[in-house]
Amino acid sequence: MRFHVLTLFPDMIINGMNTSITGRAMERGLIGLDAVDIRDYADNKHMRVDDYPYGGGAGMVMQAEPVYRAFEAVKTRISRPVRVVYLTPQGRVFNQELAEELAREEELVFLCGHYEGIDERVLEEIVTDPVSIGDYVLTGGELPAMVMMDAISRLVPGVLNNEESAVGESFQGNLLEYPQYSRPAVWREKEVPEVLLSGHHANVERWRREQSVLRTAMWRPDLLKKAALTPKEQEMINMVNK
Ligand code: 6GU
Repeated sequence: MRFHVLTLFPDMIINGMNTSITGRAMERGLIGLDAVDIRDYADNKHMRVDDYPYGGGAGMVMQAEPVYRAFEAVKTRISRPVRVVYLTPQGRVFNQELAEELAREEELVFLCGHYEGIDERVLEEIVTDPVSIGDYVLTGGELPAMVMMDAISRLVPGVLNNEESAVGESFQGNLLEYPQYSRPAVWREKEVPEVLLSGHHANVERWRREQSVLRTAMWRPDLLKKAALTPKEQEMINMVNK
């Protein structure tokens, strides 16, 4: 997977991605990162890339031409048509399903806006996927781009090792993950659930599944509507909800 990020803050992207699991994946060549400074494509000697909004109003707007030129430069490094994700609160809300879909691409372009946004005309020309990471407003698209690249990277084969493996976790099957415990068996008088110490694998699996269903019912009832529950599990939820 190779990520191309169009941004006014390339250092923020590089520093963020060089850390931890994504950093290790880049060292190992499983993930590539091409952070492109939009300011390098300014069309004036002052290197300005923003201007006042037509029609008035607060803030500045990123101009179309530098963004377009930066994208044209990126395109010369990509052989095929590529999906261009524009990070914006107006986009479709990012979720695990979209992460899985995007993880199947070989290359992705992320366009990060700042200020009050980017001139609509260049967005119409280059953006294929406007995406938001949730219903709140951030100062720019860099953190959302990193959130998306993190979620996508860990789905790329080889990025996670066995211990970190991406199977059976939250949002697999639209259920939250079951609770985890490690040593000691008693911590400040709080005991680890007995079934986990029993060594009875089938009972452990049963208990974990039940915990997943209960937690999802408690904290994310919206997800539960999309989860495939057995009739027994559905009955358990009905009991809890009474
Ligand atoms: Cl993608 N961008 C900005 N600026 N704010 C956001 C967002 C994106 N997603 C949620 N809030």
